[in-house]
Amino acid sequence: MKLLHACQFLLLCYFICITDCASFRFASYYASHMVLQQKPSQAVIWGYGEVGAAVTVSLFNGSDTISKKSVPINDDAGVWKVLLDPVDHGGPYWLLAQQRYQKDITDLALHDLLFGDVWLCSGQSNMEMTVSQVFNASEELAKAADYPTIRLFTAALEVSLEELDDLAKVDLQWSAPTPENLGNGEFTYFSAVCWLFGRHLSRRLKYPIGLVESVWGGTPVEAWSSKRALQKCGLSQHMECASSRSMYAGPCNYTVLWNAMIHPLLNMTIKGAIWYQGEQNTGMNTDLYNCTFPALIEDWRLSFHEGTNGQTDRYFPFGFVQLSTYQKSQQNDNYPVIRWHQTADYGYAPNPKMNNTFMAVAMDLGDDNSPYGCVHPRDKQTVAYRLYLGARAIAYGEKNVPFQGPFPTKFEIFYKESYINITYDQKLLITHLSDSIFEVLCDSKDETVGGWFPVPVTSACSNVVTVYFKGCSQISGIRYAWEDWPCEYKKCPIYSIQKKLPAPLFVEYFKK
Ligand SMILES: *[C@@H]1O[C@H](CO)[C@@H](O)[C@H](O)[C@H]1NC(C)=O
Ligand SMILES: *[C@@H]1O[C@H](CO)[C@@H](O)[C@H](O)[C@H]1NC(C)=O
Ligand SMILES: *[C@@H]1O[C@H](CO)[C@@H](O)[C@H](O)[C@H]1NC(C)=O
Ligand SMILES: *[C@@H]1O[C@H](CO)[C@@H](O)[C@H](O)[C@H]1NC(C)=O
Ligand SMILES: *[C@@H]1O[C@H](CO)[C@@H](O)[C@H](O)[C@H]1NC(C)=O
Ligand SMILES: *[C@@H]1O[C@H](CO)[C@@H](O)[C@H](O)[C@H]1NC(C)=O
Ligand SMILES: CC(=O)N[C@H]1CO[C@H](CO)[C@@H](O)[C@@H]1O
Repeated sequence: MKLLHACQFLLLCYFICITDCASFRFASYYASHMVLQQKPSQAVIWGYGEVGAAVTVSLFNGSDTISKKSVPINDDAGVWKVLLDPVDHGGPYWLLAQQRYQKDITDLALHDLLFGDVWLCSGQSNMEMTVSQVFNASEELAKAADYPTIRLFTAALEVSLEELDDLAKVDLQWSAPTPENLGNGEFTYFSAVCWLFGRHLSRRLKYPIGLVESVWGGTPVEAWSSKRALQKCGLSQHMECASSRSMYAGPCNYTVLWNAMIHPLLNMTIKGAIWYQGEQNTGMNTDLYNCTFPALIEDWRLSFHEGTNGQTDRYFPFGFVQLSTYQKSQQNDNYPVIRWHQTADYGYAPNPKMNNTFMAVAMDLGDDNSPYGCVHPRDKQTVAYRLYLGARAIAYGEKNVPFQGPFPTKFEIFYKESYINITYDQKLLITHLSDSIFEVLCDSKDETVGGWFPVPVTSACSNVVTVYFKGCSQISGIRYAWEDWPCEYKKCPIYSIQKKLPAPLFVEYFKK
Protein backbone atom coordinates (compact mmCIF):
# COMPACT_ATOMS: atom_id res chain seq x y z
CA MET A 1 0.00 0.00 0.00
CA LYS A 2 1.53 3.20 -1.16
CA LEU A 3 -0.74 5.74 0.37
CA LEU A 4 -2.26 6.29 3.76
CA HIS A 5 -5.42 4.38 3.03
CA ALA A 6 -7.47 5.72 5.92
CA CYS A 7 -7.36 8.94 4.03
CA GLN A 8 -10.53 8.13 2.13
CA PHE A 9 -12.58 8.23 5.32
CA LEU A 10 -11.50 11.72 6.21
CA LEU A 11 -13.49 14.68 5.12
CA LEU A 12 -10.51 16.79 4.21
CA CYS A 13 -7.78 14.72 2.82
CA TYR A 14 -4.55 15.70 1.16
CA PHE A 15 -2.25 13.94 -1.24
CA ILE A 16 -0.22 11.93 1.25
CA CYS A 17 2.38 9.81 -0.42
CA ILE A 18 4.13 7.30 1.79
CA THR A 19 6.51 5.82 -0.78
CA ASP A 20 6.85 5.82 -4.54
CA CYS A 21 3.34 6.50 -5.69
CA ALA A 22 4.64 8.91 -8.28
CA SER A 23 3.30 6.69 -11.02
CA PHE A 24 -0.29 7.34 -9.94
CA ARG A 25 -1.01 11.02 -10.17
CA PHE A 26 -3.28 13.69 -11.48
CA ALA A 27 -2.25 15.79 -14.45
CA SER A 28 -0.43 18.95 -13.35
CA TYR A 29 -3.49 21.19 -13.22
CA TYR A 30 -5.68 19.11 -10.92
CA ALA A 31 -5.24 20.36 -7.40
CA SER A 32 -7.16 21.25 -4.28
CA HIS A 33 -8.96 24.64 -4.46
CA MET A 34 -9.54 24.35 -8.21
CA VAL A 35 -12.71 25.24 -10.08
CA LEU A 36 -14.18 22.63 -12.41
CA GLN A 37 -16.61 23.42 -15.21
CA GLN A 38 -20.23 23.21 -14.05
CA LYS A 39 -23.19 21.55 -15.76
CA PRO A 40 -24.45 21.08 -18.40
CA SER A 41 -20.81 20.27 -19.29
CA GLN A 42 -19.00 17.41 -17.65
CA ALA A 43 -15.65 18.13 -16.04
CA VAL A 44 -12.78 15.95 -17.20
CA ILE A 45 -10.35 14.49 -14.66
CA TRP A 46 -7.23 12.78 -15.92
CA GLY A 47 -3.80 11.66 -14.84
CA TYR A 48 -1.22 8.92 -15.05
CA GLY A 49 -1.00 5.48 -13.45
CA GLU A 50 0.11 1.87 -13.85
CA VAL A 51 -0.75 0.27 -17.16
CA GLY A 52 -3.21 -2.51 -16.39
CA ALA A 53 -4.60 -0.86 -13.25
CA ALA A 54 -8.18 0.33 -12.71
CA VAL A 55 -8.96 3.84 -11.53
CA THR A 56 -12.10 4.97 -9.74
CA VAL A 57 -12.80 8.66 -9.32
CA SER A 58 -15.43 9.72 -6.79
CA LEU A 59 -16.73 13.18 -6.07
CA PHE A 60 -18.14 13.87 -2.62
CA ASN A 61 -20.17 16.58 -1.02
CA GLY A 62 -19.63 16.02 2.68
CA SER A 63 -20.09 12.29 2.89
CA ASP A 64 -22.51 12.03 -0.06
CA THR A 65 -21.13 10.59 -3.28
CA ILE A 66 -22.11 12.89 -6.16
CA SER A 67 -20.38 11.05 -8.98
CA LYS A 68 -18.40 7.83 -9.28
CA LYS A 69 -16.60 6.74 -12.44
CA SER A 70 -14.19 3.87 -13.14
CA VAL A 71 -11.81 3.28 -16.03
CA PRO A 72 -9.10 0.76 -16.81
CA ILE A 73 -5.66 2.06 -17.72
CA ASN A 74 -4.91 0.50 -21.04
CA ASP A 75 -3.01 3.33 -22.67
CA ASP A 76 0.73 2.72 -23.12
CA ALA A 77 1.58 6.03 -21.51
CA GLY A 78 -0.48 5.09 -18.44
CA VAL A 79 -3.04 7.83 -19.05
CA TRP A 80 -6.46 7.58 -17.40
CA LYS A 81 -9.32 9.97 -18.02
CA VAL A 82 -12.86 10.17 -16.66
CA LEU A 83 -15.79 12.50 -17.20
CA LEU A 84 -17.62 13.37 -13.97
CA ASP A 85 -21.40 13.60 -14.05
CA PRO A 86 -22.62 17.16 -14.63
CA VAL A 87 -22.48 19.13 -11.37
CA ASP A 88 -24.34 22.32 -10.50
CA HIS A 89 -22.27 25.32 -9.49
CA GLY A 90 -21.23 25.55 -5.85
CA GLY A 91 -19.13 23.59 -3.42
CA PRO A 92 -16.89 22.82 -1.70
CA TYR A 93 -16.63 19.23 -2.88
CA TRP A 94 -13.81 16.77 -2.49
CA LEU A 95 -12.57 14.13 -4.83
CA LEU A 96 -10.91 10.77 -4.39
CA ALA A 97 -9.04 8.98 -7.15
CA GLN A 98 -8.23 5.38 -6.35
CA GLN A 99 -5.96 3.11 -8.33
CA ARG A 100 -6.23 -0.65 -7.92
CA TYR A 101 -3.27 -2.47 -9.35
CA GLN A 102 -3.04 -6.16 -8.45
CA LYS A 103 -3.19 -6.00 -4.64
CA ASP A 104 -2.11 -2.39 -4.35
CA ILE A 105 -4.55 0.37 -3.68
CA THR A 106 -3.35 3.93 -4.07
CA ASP A 107 -5.48 6.92 -3.18
CA LEU A 108 -5.17 10.53 -4.17
CA ALA A 109 -7.51 13.19 -2.89
CA LEU A 110 -8.33 16.79 -3.66
CA HIS A 111 -10.34 19.03 -1.40
CA ASP A 112 -12.10 22.38 -1.56
CA LEU A 113 -13.17 21.87 -5.17
CA LEU A 114 -15.70 24.31 -6.56
CA PHE A 115 -17.88 24.06 -9.65
CA GLY A 116 -18.51 27.12 -11.78
CA ASP A 117 -17.18 28.56 -15.02
CA VAL A 118 -13.58 28.13 -16.10
CA TRP A 119 -12.07 30.82 -18.35
CA LEU A 120 -8.72 30.55 -20.10
CA CYS A 121 -6.72 33.80 -20.40
CA SER A 122 -3.95 33.95 -22.98
CA GLY A 123 -1.89 36.26 -25.16
CA GLN A 124 1.16 38.44 -24.63
CA SER A 125 2.40 41.05 -22.17
CA ASN A 126 -0.75 43.14 -21.88
CA MET A 127 -2.48 40.00 -20.61
CA GLU A 128 0.57 39.18 -18.50
CA MET A 129 0.67 42.52 -16.63
CA THR A 130 -0.18 41.77 -13.04
CA VAL A 131 -2.62 43.49 -10.73
CA SER A 132 0.32 45.27 -9.08
CA GLN A 133 1.10 47.01 -12.41
CA VAL A 134 -2.27 48.65 -13.08
CA PHE A 135 -3.77 51.96 -11.95
CA ASN A 136 -5.00 51.92 -8.34
CA ALA A 137 -3.01 48.73 -7.78
CA SER A 138 -3.01 48.80 -3.99
CA GLU A 139 -6.79 49.27 -3.84
CA GLU A 140 -7.34 46.47 -6.33
CA LEU A 141 -5.00 44.12 -4.46
CA ALA A 142 -6.74 44.87 -1.18
CA LYS A 143 -10.01 43.55 -2.62
CA ALA A 144 -8.63 40.02 -3.10
CA ALA A 145 -10.29 38.66 0.02
CA ASP A 146 -13.73 39.74 -1.21
CA TYR A 147 -13.65 37.04 -3.90
CA PRO A 148 -12.92 33.71 -2.17
CA THR A 149 -14.78 31.74 -4.86
CA ILE A 150 -12.58 32.95 -7.69
CA ARG A 151 -9.63 30.59 -8.06
CA LEU A 152 -6.41 31.23 -9.94
CA PHE A 153 -3.99 29.04 -11.84
CA THR A 154 -0.94 30.05 -13.91
CA ALA A 155 0.99 27.83 -16.30
CA ALA A 156 4.78 28.34 -16.34
CA LEU A 157 6.56 29.81 -19.36
CA GLU A 158 7.70 26.82 -21.40
CA VAL A 159 8.46 26.06 -25.05
CA SER A 160 8.46 22.71 -26.77
CA LEU A 161 9.14 21.44 -30.27
CA GLU A 162 6.60 18.64 -29.72
CA GLU A 163 3.03 18.73 -28.42
CA LEU A 164 3.16 18.02 -24.68
CA ASP A 165 0.38 16.07 -22.97
CA ASP A 166 0.89 17.74 -19.61
CA LEU A 167 2.37 21.05 -18.51
CA ALA A 168 6.09 20.85 -17.83
CA LYS A 169 5.72 23.27 -14.94
CA VAL A 170 3.15 25.30 -13.04
CA ASP A 171 3.88 28.81 -11.78
CA LEU A 172 0.82 29.25 -9.57
CA GLN A 173 -1.04 26.13 -8.51
CA TRP A 174 -4.80 26.59 -7.97
CA SER A 175 -5.26 29.15 -5.21
CA ALA A 176 -7.77 31.53 -3.77
CA PRO A 177 -6.82 35.14 -4.56
CA THR A 178 -4.50 37.01 -2.19
CA PRO A 179 -2.71 40.34 -2.62
CA GLU A 180 0.51 38.29 -2.96
CA ASN A 181 -0.56 36.00 -5.77
CA LEU A 182 -2.42 38.74 -7.63
CA GLY A 183 0.58 41.00 -7.59
CA ASN A 184 3.61 38.73 -7.69
CA GLY A 185 5.92 41.27 -9.31
CA GLU A 186 5.76 42.40 -12.93
CA PHE A 187 4.64 40.34 -15.92
CA THR A 188 4.24 37.14 -13.89
CA TYR A 189 0.98 36.39 -12.12
CA PHE A 190 -1.70 37.18 -11.83
CA SER A 191 -2.98 38.69 -15.04
CA ALA A 192 -4.84 41.91 -14.25
CA VAL A 193 -7.13 41.67 -17.29
CA CYS A 194 -7.99 38.07 -16.44
CA TRP A 195 -8.57 38.85 -12.75
CA LEU A 196 -10.63 42.00 -13.31
CA PHE A 197 -12.73 40.18 -15.93
CA GLY A 198 -13.27 37.27 -13.53
CA ARG A 199 -14.21 39.65 -10.74
CA HIS A 200 -16.99 41.16 -12.86
CA LEU A 201 -18.27 37.69 -13.73
CA SER A 202 -18.15 36.60 -10.10
CA ARG A 203 -20.16 39.60 -8.94
CA ARG A 204 -22.72 39.12 -11.68
CA LEU A 205 -23.08 35.34 -11.68
CA LYS A 206 -22.62 34.77 -7.93
CA TYR A 207 -20.96 31.41 -8.39
CA PRO A 208 -17.34 30.20 -8.59
CA ILE A 209 -15.07 31.32 -11.41
CA GLY A 210 -11.83 29.54 -12.32
CA LEU A 211 -9.18 31.57 -14.13
CA VAL A 212 -6.41 29.80 -16.01
CA GLU A 213 -3.54 32.02 -17.13
CA SER A 214 -1.30 30.75 -19.94
CA VAL A 215 0.48 33.82 -21.25
CA TRP A 216 3.90 34.92 -22.50
CA GLY A 217 4.92 38.50 -23.29
CA GLY A 218 6.24 39.55 -26.67
CA THR A 219 4.96 36.50 -28.53
CA PRO A 220 3.37 36.29 -32.00
CA VAL A 221 0.14 34.46 -32.79
CA GLU A 222 2.12 31.84 -34.73
CA ALA A 223 3.78 30.61 -31.51
CA TRP A 224 0.32 29.91 -30.03
CA SER A 225 -0.97 28.17 -33.17
CA SER A 226 -0.94 24.49 -34.03
CA LYS A 227 0.55 23.28 -37.31
CA ARG A 228 -3.00 22.64 -38.48
CA ALA A 229 -3.96 26.28 -37.88
CA LEU A 230 -0.83 27.64 -39.54
CA GLN A 231 -1.33 25.49 -42.62
CA LYS A 232 -4.73 27.08 -43.15
CA CYS A 233 -2.97 30.39 -43.70
CA GLY A 234 -0.30 29.01 -45.95
CA LEU A 235 2.39 29.13 -43.29
CA SER A 236 4.80 26.27 -43.38
CA GLN A 237 5.73 24.50 -40.19
CA HIS A 238 9.13 26.02 -40.52
CA MET A 239 10.11 27.28 -37.12
CA GLU A 240 11.92 30.34 -38.34
CA CYS A 241 11.08 33.77 -37.14
CA ALA A 242 12.76 37.14 -37.21
CA SER A 243 14.26 37.67 -33.81
CA SER A 244 13.21 40.91 -32.20
CA ARG A 245 15.57 42.89 -30.06
CA SER A 246 12.85 44.37 -27.88
CA MET A 247 13.36 43.84 -24.17
CA TYR A 248 9.84 42.44 -24.01
CA ALA A 249 10.25 39.85 -26.77
CA GLY A 250 9.45 36.22 -25.97
CA PRO A 251 9.86 33.13 -28.13
CA CYS A 252 8.60 33.61 -31.65
CA ASN A 253 9.04 30.16 -33.20
CA TYR A 254 5.92 28.70 -34.71
CA THR A 255 3.84 26.35 -32.50
CA VAL A 256 6.26 26.30 -29.53
CA LEU A 257 3.76 27.80 -27.07
CA TRP A 258 0.83 25.87 -28.49
CA ASN A 259 2.91 22.75 -27.85
CA ALA A 260 3.94 23.55 -24.29
CA MET A 261 1.29 25.89 -22.89
CA ILE A 262 -2.01 25.15 -24.70
CA HIS A 263 -1.94 21.55 -25.90
CA PRO A 264 -1.56 20.24 -22.32
CA LEU A 265 -4.73 22.12 -21.29
CA LEU A 266 -6.96 20.69 -24.03
CA ASN A 267 -8.39 18.01 -21.77
CA MET A 268 -9.74 20.52 -19.26
CA THR A 269 -13.38 21.47 -19.80
CA ILE A 270 -13.65 25.25 -20.13
CA LYS A 271 -16.43 27.77 -20.56
CA GLY A 272 -14.52 30.20 -22.79
CA ALA A 273 -11.33 32.13 -23.43
CA ILE A 274 -10.13 35.71 -23.48
CA TRP A 275 -7.11 36.85 -25.47
CA TYR A 276 -4.95 39.98 -25.55
CA GLN A 277 -2.29 39.64 -28.23
CA GLY A 278 -1.26 41.19 -31.53
CA GLU A 279 1.41 43.75 -30.69
CA GLN A 280 4.15 41.31 -31.68
CA ASN A 281 2.47 40.74 -35.04
CA THR A 282 2.80 44.42 -35.94
CA GLY A 283 6.33 43.32 -36.83
CA MET A 284 5.73 39.79 -38.09
CA ASN A 285 3.33 38.37 -40.69
CA THR A 286 1.18 41.48 -40.20
CA ASP A 287 -0.80 41.06 -43.42
CA LEU A 288 -1.66 37.47 -42.52
CA TYR A 289 -3.22 38.26 -39.16
CA ASN A 290 -6.71 38.38 -40.72
CA CYS A 291 -6.17 34.66 -41.36
CA THR A 292 -3.95 33.53 -38.51
CA PHE A 293 -6.11 34.95 -35.71
CA PRO A 294 -9.48 33.53 -36.90
CA ALA A 295 -7.64 30.25 -37.61
CA LEU A 296 -6.31 30.12 -34.05
CA ILE A 297 -9.80 30.64 -32.64
CA GLU A 298 -11.27 27.92 -34.83
CA ASP A 299 -8.44 25.54 -34.03
CA TRP A 300 -8.53 26.08 -30.27
CA ARG A 301 -12.29 25.56 -30.30
CA LEU A 302 -12.05 22.30 -32.20
CA SER A 303 -9.10 21.10 -30.11
CA PHE A 304 -10.68 21.80 -26.71
CA HIS A 305 -13.90 20.22 -27.94
CA GLU A 306 -12.04 17.08 -28.98
CA GLY A 307 -9.73 17.04 -25.96
CA THR A 308 -12.71 17.04 -23.56
CA ASN A 309 -14.72 14.42 -25.45
CA GLY A 310 -17.16 17.08 -26.60
CA GLN A 311 -17.67 18.67 -23.17
CA THR A 312 -16.17 22.04 -24.13
CA ASP A 313 -18.51 23.81 -26.50
CA ARG A 314 -17.45 23.45 -30.13
CA TYR A 315 -17.94 27.22 -30.59
CA PHE A 316 -16.99 28.32 -27.09
CA PRO A 317 -17.11 32.10 -26.52
CA PHE A 318 -13.84 33.81 -27.34
CA GLY A 319 -13.28 37.41 -26.23
CA PHE A 320 -10.35 39.53 -27.27
CA VAL A 321 -8.90 42.98 -26.77
CA GLN A 322 -8.37 45.09 -29.85
CA LEU A 323 -4.89 46.59 -29.58
CA SER A 324 -4.37 49.73 -27.60
CA THR A 325 -1.67 52.20 -28.60
CA TYR A 326 2.11 52.17 -28.90
CA GLN A 327 3.81 55.27 -30.31
CA LYS A 328 2.21 58.68 -30.21
CA SER A 329 4.53 60.58 -32.46
CA GLN A 330 5.13 58.06 -35.20
CA GLN A 331 2.90 57.25 -38.12
CA ASN A 332 2.91 53.47 -37.90
CA ASP A 333 0.16 51.84 -39.94
CA ASN A 334 0.75 48.41 -38.50
CA TYR A 335 -1.26 49.13 -35.37
CA PRO A 336 -4.46 50.01 -37.25
CA VAL A 337 -3.82 47.15 -39.68
CA ILE A 338 -3.61 44.61 -36.85
CA ARG A 339 -6.68 46.12 -35.14
CA TRP A 340 -8.57 45.70 -38.40
CA HIS A 341 -7.24 42.17 -38.98
CA GLN A 342 -8.22 41.23 -35.41
CA THR A 343 -11.80 41.45 -36.69
CA ALA A 344 -11.06 39.48 -39.88
CA ASP A 345 -11.41 42.85 -41.65
CA TYR A 346 -15.05 43.39 -40.60
CA GLY A 347 -14.28 46.03 -37.98
CA TYR A 348 -16.54 44.52 -35.33
CA ALA A 349 -17.12 41.25 -33.50
CA PRO A 350 -18.87 38.89 -33.67
CA ASN A 351 -18.88 38.77 -37.46
CA PRO A 352 -19.52 36.12 -40.12
CA LYS A 353 -15.95 34.79 -39.93
CA MET A 354 -15.71 34.96 -36.14
CA ASN A 355 -18.96 33.91 -34.57
CA ASN A 356 -19.42 33.77 -30.81
CA THR A 357 -16.57 36.26 -30.34
CA PHE A 358 -16.58 39.60 -28.53
CA MET A 359 -14.14 42.48 -28.61
CA ALA A 360 -13.03 45.17 -26.19
CA VAL A 361 -11.82 48.27 -28.04
CA ALA A 362 -8.80 49.83 -26.29
CA MET A 363 -7.37 52.40 -28.71
CA ASP A 364 -8.66 55.18 -26.44
CA LEU A 365 -6.78 53.89 -23.38
CA GLY A 366 -3.25 54.96 -24.34
CA ASP A 367 -0.89 55.70 -21.47
CA ASP A 368 2.24 57.60 -22.45
CA ASN A 369 3.43 57.74 -18.84
CA SER A 370 3.35 54.02 -18.25
CA PRO A 371 6.49 53.00 -16.35
CA TYR A 372 6.35 49.71 -18.28
CA GLY A 373 6.59 51.46 -21.66
CA CYS A 374 3.82 53.01 -23.76
CA VAL A 375 2.90 49.62 -25.18
CA HIS A 376 1.62 48.66 -21.71
CA PRO A 377 -1.24 50.95 -20.70
CA ARG A 378 -2.17 50.73 -17.04
CA ASP A 379 -5.94 51.08 -17.32
CA LYS A 380 -6.89 47.42 -17.37
CA GLN A 381 -10.11 48.07 -15.47
CA THR A 382 -11.78 49.59 -18.52
CA VAL A 383 -10.46 46.80 -20.76
CA ALA A 384 -11.88 44.15 -18.41
CA TYR A 385 -15.20 45.95 -18.13
CA ARG A 386 -15.60 46.12 -21.90
CA LEU A 387 -14.75 42.42 -22.17
CA TYR A 388 -17.25 41.67 -19.44
CA LEU A 389 -20.07 43.41 -21.34
CA GLY A 390 -19.22 41.25 -24.36
CA ALA A 391 -19.20 38.11 -22.23
CA ARG A 392 -22.63 38.90 -20.84
CA ALA A 393 -24.06 39.30 -24.31
CA ILE A 394 -22.18 36.54 -26.11
CA ALA A 395 -21.13 33.96 -23.51
CA TYR A 396 -24.12 34.27 -21.21
CA GLY A 397 -26.75 35.20 -23.80
CA GLU A 398 -28.09 38.21 -21.91
CA LYS A 399 -30.43 40.19 -24.11
CA ASN A 400 -30.13 43.96 -24.45
CA VAL A 401 -26.62 44.30 -23.10
CA PRO A 402 -24.91 46.94 -25.25
CA PHE A 403 -21.35 45.71 -25.77
CA GLN A 404 -20.30 47.24 -29.09
CA GLY A 405 -19.32 50.78 -29.92
CA PRO A 406 -21.01 52.55 -32.86
CA PHE A 407 -20.23 51.20 -36.32
CA PRO A 408 -21.17 52.74 -39.69
CA THR A 409 -23.81 51.05 -41.81
CA LYS A 410 -24.21 53.52 -44.69
CA PHE A 411 -22.10 56.04 -46.61
CA GLU A 412 -23.68 58.64 -48.91
CA ILE A 413 -21.39 60.79 -51.01
CA PHE A 414 -22.70 64.13 -52.29
CA TYR A 415 -20.15 65.28 -54.86
CA LYS A 416 -21.92 68.53 -55.72
CA GLU A 417 -21.94 69.74 -52.13
CA SER A 418 -18.67 67.95 -51.26
CA TYR A 419 -19.85 66.02 -48.24
CA ILE A 420 -20.33 62.46 -47.06
CA ASN A 421 -23.00 61.39 -44.63
CA ILE A 422 -21.93 58.45 -42.51
CA THR A 423 -24.81 56.69 -40.83
CA TYR A 424 -24.02 54.63 -37.72
CA ASP A 425 -25.92 51.71 -36.25
CA GLN A 426 -26.74 53.59 -33.05
CA LYS A 427 -27.02 57.07 -31.56
CA LEU A 428 -23.67 58.73 -31.00
CA LEU A 429 -22.06 60.49 -28.12
CA ILE A 430 -19.79 62.97 -29.87
CA THR A 431 -16.95 64.63 -27.99
CA HIS A 432 -13.47 65.85 -28.80
CA LEU A 433 -13.98 66.05 -32.53
CA SER A 434 -10.73 66.53 -34.39
CA ASP A 435 -10.30 67.58 -37.99
CA SER A 436 -8.08 64.68 -38.86
CA ILE A 437 -9.62 61.51 -37.47
CA PHE A 438 -11.70 60.90 -40.60
CA GLU A 439 -9.77 60.57 -43.86
CA VAL A 440 -10.88 60.06 -47.44
CA LEU A 441 -8.99 58.35 -50.23
CA CYS A 442 -8.86 60.88 -53.07
CA ASP A 443 -7.78 59.88 -56.53
CA SER A 444 -6.36 63.39 -56.83
CA LYS A 445 -6.75 66.46 -54.66
CA ASP A 446 -6.44 70.06 -55.82
CA GLU A 447 -4.35 68.87 -58.76
CA THR A 448 -1.89 67.03 -56.51
CA VAL A 449 -1.38 63.28 -56.38
CA GLY A 450 -3.93 61.10 -54.69
CA GLY A 451 -3.85 59.44 -51.28
CA TRP A 452 -5.49 59.66 -47.88
CA PHE A 453 -6.45 63.17 -46.78
CA PRO A 454 -7.96 64.26 -43.46
CA VAL A 455 -11.46 65.70 -43.73
CA PRO A 456 -13.22 67.86 -41.14
CA VAL A 457 -16.52 66.91 -39.55
CA THR A 458 -19.07 69.60 -40.33
CA SER A 459 -21.95 68.24 -38.36
CA ALA A 460 -22.87 65.27 -36.26
CA CYS A 461 -26.26 64.57 -34.86
CA SER A 462 -28.15 61.54 -33.67
CA ASN A 463 -26.50 58.73 -35.64
CA VAL A 464 -25.15 60.67 -38.65
CA VAL A 465 -21.72 62.24 -39.04
CA THR A 466 -21.10 64.59 -41.97
CA VAL A 467 -17.59 65.15 -43.32
CA TYR A 468 -16.58 67.80 -45.85
CA PHE A 469 -14.17 66.87 -48.63
CA LYS A 470 -13.65 69.99 -50.77
CA GLY A 471 -11.03 69.70 -53.50
CA CYS A 472 -11.43 66.02 -54.15
CA SER A 473 -13.10 65.05 -57.39
CA GLN A 474 -13.26 61.30 -56.92
CA ILE A 475 -13.36 59.43 -53.62
CA SER A 476 -12.60 55.75 -53.44
CA GLY A 477 -12.50 55.18 -49.68
CA ILE A 478 -13.03 56.53 -46.19
CA ARG A 479 -11.52 55.57 -42.87
CA TYR A 480 -11.74 56.49 -39.19
CA ALA A 481 -9.05 56.46 -36.49
CA TRP A 482 -6.52 54.83 -38.80
CA GLU A 483 -3.60 55.72 -36.57
CA ASP A 484 -1.44 54.07 -33.97
CA TRP A 485 -2.53 56.62 -31.32
CA PRO A 486 -5.77 58.17 -32.59
CA CYS A 487 -6.85 60.06 -29.48
CA GLU A 488 -6.02 61.01 -25.93
CA TYR A 489 -7.09 58.90 -22.94
CA LYS A 490 -10.85 58.31 -23.15
CA LYS A 491 -11.13 61.18 -25.61
CA CYS A 492 -11.87 59.54 -28.92
CA PRO A 493 -14.49 61.52 -30.85
CA ILE A 494 -17.25 58.94 -31.00
CA TYR A 495 -18.71 56.78 -28.22
CA SER A 496 -21.96 54.93 -27.71
CA ILE A 497 -24.50 56.72 -25.57
CA GLN A 498 -25.44 53.85 -23.29
CA LYS A 499 -22.12 52.47 -22.08
CA LYS A 500 -19.63 54.98 -23.45
CA LEU A 501 -18.05 52.36 -25.67
CA PRO A 502 -15.69 53.79 -28.30
CA ALA A 503 -16.47 53.48 -31.99
CA PRO A 504 -13.81 51.12 -33.38
CA LEU A 505 -11.68 52.13 -36.33
CA PHE A 506 -12.94 51.29 -39.82
CA VAL A 507 -11.93 51.52 -43.47
CA GLU A 508 -14.42 51.31 -46.33
CA TYR A 509 -13.58 51.23 -50.02
CA PHE A 510 -16.14 52.37 -52.58
CA LYS A 511 -16.63 50.59 -55.86
CA LYS A 512 -16.24 52.79 -58.91
C1 LIG B 1 -24.64 18.21 -0.45
O1 LIG B 1 -25.57 18.25 -1.48
C2 LIG B 1 -26.91 18.27 -1.04
C3 LIG B 1 -27.80 18.20 -2.24
O2 LIG B 1 -27.14 17.86 -3.38
C4 LIG B 1 -27.15 19.51 -0.24
O3 LIG B 1 -28.48 19.50 0.24
C5 LIG B 1 -26.18 19.57 0.91
O4 LIG B 1 -26.32 20.79 1.58
C6 LIG B 1 -24.77 19.42 0.44
N1 LIG B 1 -23.89 19.32 1.57
C7 LIG B 1 -22.78 20.04 1.68
C8 LIG B 1 -21.96 19.78 2.88
O5 LIG B 1 -22.46 20.85 0.86
C1 LIG C 1 13.66 28.67 -32.59
O1 LIG C 1 14.06 27.95 -33.73
C2 LIG C 1 15.45 27.98 -33.96
C3 LIG C 1 15.71 27.33 -35.30
O2 LIG C 1 15.05 26.10 -35.40
C4 LIG C 1 16.17 27.30 -32.80
O3 LIG C 1 17.55 27.39 -32.98
C5 LIG C 1 15.78 28.01 -31.50
O4 LIG C 1 16.33 27.32 -30.41
C6 LIG C 1 14.27 28.04 -31.34
N1 LIG C 1 13.92 28.82 -30.17
C7 LIG C 1 12.91 28.48 -29.36
C8 LIG C 1 12.70 29.38 -28.20
O5 LIG C 1 12.21 27.52 -29.55
C1 LIG D 1 -5.87 39.98 -45.37
O1 LIG D 1 -5.39 41.28 -45.58
C2 LIG D 1 -4.53 41.38 -46.69
C3 LIG D 1 -4.01 42.80 -46.73
O2 LIG D 1 -3.43 43.15 -45.51
C4 LIG D 1 -5.28 41.01 -47.95
O3 LIG D 1 -4.41 41.06 -49.03
C5 LIG D 1 -5.86 39.61 -47.80
O4 LIG D 1 -6.69 39.33 -48.91
C6 LIG D 1 -6.67 39.50 -46.55
N1 LIG D 1 -7.00 38.09 -46.33
C7 LIG D 1 -8.17 37.69 -45.87
C8 LIG D 1 -8.32 36.21 -45.64
O5 LIG D 1 -9.09 38.44 -45.63
C1 LIG E 1 -20.84 29.26 -35.62
O1 LIG E 1 -20.64 28.81 -36.93
C2 LIG E 1 -20.82 27.42 -37.12
C3 LIG E 1 -20.54 27.09 -38.56
O2 LIG E 1 -19.38 27.69 -39.00
C4 LIG E 1 -22.21 27.01 -36.73
O3 LIG E 1 -22.36 25.62 -36.87
C5 LIG E 1 -22.47 27.41 -35.31
O4 LIG E 1 -23.78 27.09 -34.95
C6 LIG E 1 -22.22 28.89 -35.14
N1 LIG E 1 -22.38 29.20 -33.75
C7 LIG E 1 -23.06 30.26 -33.33
C8 LIG E 1 -23.13 30.44 -31.86
O5 LIG E 1 -23.60 31.02 -34.09
C1 LIG F 1 -8.72 54.78 -9.80
O1 LIG F 1 -9.42 55.25 -8.66
C2 LIG F 1 -10.04 56.51 -8.84
C3 LIG F 1 -10.60 56.93 -7.50
O2 LIG F 1 -11.47 55.95 -7.03
C4 LIG F 1 -11.09 56.40 -9.92
O3 LIG F 1 -11.69 57.65 -10.15
C5 LIG F 1 -10.44 55.90 -11.21
O4 LIG F 1 -11.43 55.70 -12.19
C6 LIG F 1 -9.69 54.62 -10.96
N1 LIG F 1 -8.97 54.25 -12.16
C7 LIG F 1 -9.25 53.14 -12.85
C8 LIG F 1 -8.45 52.93 -14.10
O5 LIG F 1 -10.07 52.34 -12.50
C1 LIG G 1 -26.57 64.60 -43.97
O1 LIG G 1 -26.51 64.60 -42.55
C2 LIG G 1 -26.87 65.82 -41.94
C3 LIG G 1 -26.70 65.63 -40.46
O2 LIG G 1 -25.37 65.42 -40.15
C4 LIG G 1 -28.30 66.17 -42.30
O3 LIG G 1 -28.59 67.47 -41.80
C5 LIG G 1 -28.47 66.18 -43.82
O4 LIG G 1 -29.84 66.38 -44.12
C6 LIG G 1 -28.00 64.88 -44.40
N1 LIG G 1 -28.10 64.93 -45.85
C7 LIG G 1 -28.90 64.13 -46.53
C8 LIG G 1 -28.94 64.36 -48.02
O5 LIG G 1 -29.56 63.28 -46.02
C1 LIG H 1 -4.41 12.68 -21.59
C2 LIG H 1 -5.24 12.93 -22.76
O1 LIG H 1 -6.32 12.42 -22.91
N1 LIG H 1 -4.74 13.77 -23.62
C3 LIG H 1 -5.46 14.16 -24.78
C4 LIG H 1 -5.88 15.60 -24.66
O2 LIG H 1 -6.47 16.03 -25.87
C5 LIG H 1 -5.66 15.91 -26.99
C6 LIG H 1 -6.37 16.52 -28.14
O3 LIG H 1 -7.59 15.88 -28.39
C7 LIG H 1 -5.26 14.48 -27.22
O4 LIG H 1 -4.39 14.40 -28.31
C8 LIG H 1 -4.60 13.94 -25.98
O5 LIG H 1 -4.34 12.60 -26.13
